[in-house]
Amino acid sequence: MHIHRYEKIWLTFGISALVLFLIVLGFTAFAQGHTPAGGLQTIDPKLVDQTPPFDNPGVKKVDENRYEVNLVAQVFSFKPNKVQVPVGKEIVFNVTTKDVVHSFTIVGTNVNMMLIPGYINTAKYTFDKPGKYLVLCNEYCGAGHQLMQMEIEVIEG
Ligand SMILES: [Cu+2]
Repeated sequence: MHIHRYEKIWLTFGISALVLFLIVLGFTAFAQGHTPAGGLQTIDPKLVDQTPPFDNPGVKKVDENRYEVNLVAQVFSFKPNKVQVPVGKEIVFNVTTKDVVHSFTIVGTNVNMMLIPGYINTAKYTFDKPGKYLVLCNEYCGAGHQLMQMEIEVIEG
């Protein structure tokens, strides 16, 4: 079978681009551990208040270098709406929503998760400066959406 020279060039280009894309995807997924934020753990949205750890949301110390922050989003607030975490420690945020789609976005960081009823989303973040960080909902969730916010206060450990 005869394949025209230009056809071969384009085939080579197309296949190389695909292979390069898969290498980049594989590298970020397996070597850098990049996965979509959460979506692996599920929860019954009607039973959030009875299901641990969301029956008692807030900050929990896991060990010397690790803290867990469990949060519930609902129209139009986060529970709790203020938390204190230490600087320089790994903070694991576990967030779920009781009603509609919300988001958990820590302004000025790369933490930005869409919260979907029925799913628990997880993000890890280490604050390297003390201060107050604003958390916003950036998914339009209803009439009070613009009021939906909370504060993370990062203090010297
Ligand atoms: Cu919202």
